[in-house]
Amino acid sequence: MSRTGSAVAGIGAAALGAAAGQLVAFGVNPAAAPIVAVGAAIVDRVPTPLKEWAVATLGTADKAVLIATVVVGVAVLSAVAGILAARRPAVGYGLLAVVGLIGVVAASTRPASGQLDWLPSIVGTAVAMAVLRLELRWLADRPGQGPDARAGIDRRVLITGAAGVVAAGAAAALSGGSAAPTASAPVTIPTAATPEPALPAGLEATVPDVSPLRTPIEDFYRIDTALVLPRVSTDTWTLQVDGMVASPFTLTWAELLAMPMIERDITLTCVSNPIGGPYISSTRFLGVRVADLLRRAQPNAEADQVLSSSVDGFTASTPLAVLLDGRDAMIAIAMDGQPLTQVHGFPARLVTPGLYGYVGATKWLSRLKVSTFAADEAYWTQRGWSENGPVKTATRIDTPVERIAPGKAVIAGVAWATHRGVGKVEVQVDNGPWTTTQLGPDVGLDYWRQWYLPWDATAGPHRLSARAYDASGLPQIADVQDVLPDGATGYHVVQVNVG
Ligand SMILES: Nc1nc2c(c(=O)[nH]1)N[C@H]1C(S)=C(S)[C@@H](COP(=O)(O)O)O[C@H]1N2
Ligand SMILES: [Mo]
Repeated sequence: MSRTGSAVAGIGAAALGAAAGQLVAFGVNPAAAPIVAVGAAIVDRVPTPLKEWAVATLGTADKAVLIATVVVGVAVLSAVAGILAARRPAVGYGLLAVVGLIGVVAASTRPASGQLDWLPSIVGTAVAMAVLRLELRWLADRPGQGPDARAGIDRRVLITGAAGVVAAGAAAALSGGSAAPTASAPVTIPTAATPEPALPAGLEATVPDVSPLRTPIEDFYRIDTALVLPRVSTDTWTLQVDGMVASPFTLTWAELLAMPMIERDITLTCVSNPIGGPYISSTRFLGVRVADLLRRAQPNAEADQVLSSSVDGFTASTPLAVLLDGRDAMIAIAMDGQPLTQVHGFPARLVTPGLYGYVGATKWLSRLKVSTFAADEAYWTQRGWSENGPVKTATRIDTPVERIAPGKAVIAGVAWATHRGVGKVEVQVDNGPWTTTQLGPDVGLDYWRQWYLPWDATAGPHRLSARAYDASGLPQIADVQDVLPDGATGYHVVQVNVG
């Protein structure tokens, strides 16, 4: 029996096992599929600096890279298990069982693990072990003749391996496709009690390449820990409002829709957004004021935070005072006139203007627990991020980037000082004077502001820097600081080659 043969046998067995686990997971919980569960457990456990590095270098591809890494890891371990099993069965099968056990532990220790989340990995492990046993028999049976035998790879083992890979791929594809939001009837969006005026025309009409005033939903940045998107039906969705309150209650979808709706133009950004980075977007949200819900529940005087939870176990801690200070934090059900998309938290999410997403924007929202910072730590606070996360004043140069022709050009971008409002944006070319830019339309304190500055670009390399001020005249922080623990600071600087 060749090593190659038994290695292929190990990989094929594991692939069929993973496929079987994935199929069982359809019935149990899509997030409990073995590979996904291991990936998710890694997301929960990797040290924050490593995660930061992954977000910075891989961006939104980090999820695909993580899953690919898990797949390669499982393939290598199961190949080794196949080789060992051919000689010392106890060790080989033992290793395969350990790989399966990792899936079991990963699936059952996630923050929102269900009662049966261990099942897919157990079934997958059993299938993998049975398949490996069969394959090793085939290999042992070979009398050692013919071209296959010389190569040491039994055709049945090769076919099993190929079938395993195809089955695992198909099961994974199915799980991706099955993740659409569900409801017995199409979700229709109510209108706001006092509709906002139409958004003014943005600078994008006249300044090419500046970020549009409103981000198209398909371009809206996405950040979350979910490897499998939570699938929530409005038929069964509820929002529990409880904790340190006089009158806890639970709302159904119909009850939420019956409440007065507000619409607000809000810029959402991530604490992990590096200076000049892409994790910021702006749109019009529609929903119910959190303050209305809190007033109904009547928080105790000692409470100082609201711990919001998602159906997948993510938590965020929002200062109670912020939710009650009149800034219109809301339980959003629509963005840009459409029901929330699944990636942005269908059917309902929290949005808190002025705070980074990790402290005020829980997606797939299921619970608001009135609590204290001392009693409950949120997901990212447990991982070294700041307890509170007000958005820092900052600006991004959208254009030009890298290379332009000499002559008349426009430097343009967006600035934000969420919930304080943008007062002014200045640009500096090389070591020249700081020049005040023209601001685009004002859409309120909680929304970003476009800006531009005409520039006569001369041939050669140039350094463009930009800095924003909030409406009270405070400039953004100049010192360069990375995103951990409470958001990056420093001016956005771009190098442009004119010529
Ligand atoms: N359930 C859940 N909600 C979440 C997160 C998450 O990981 N899980 N991430 C938060 C973070 S860090 C940010 S920046 C925003 C991003 O929202 P978006 O993906 O709609 O842009 O969602 C927040 N809400
Ligand atoms: Mo974030």
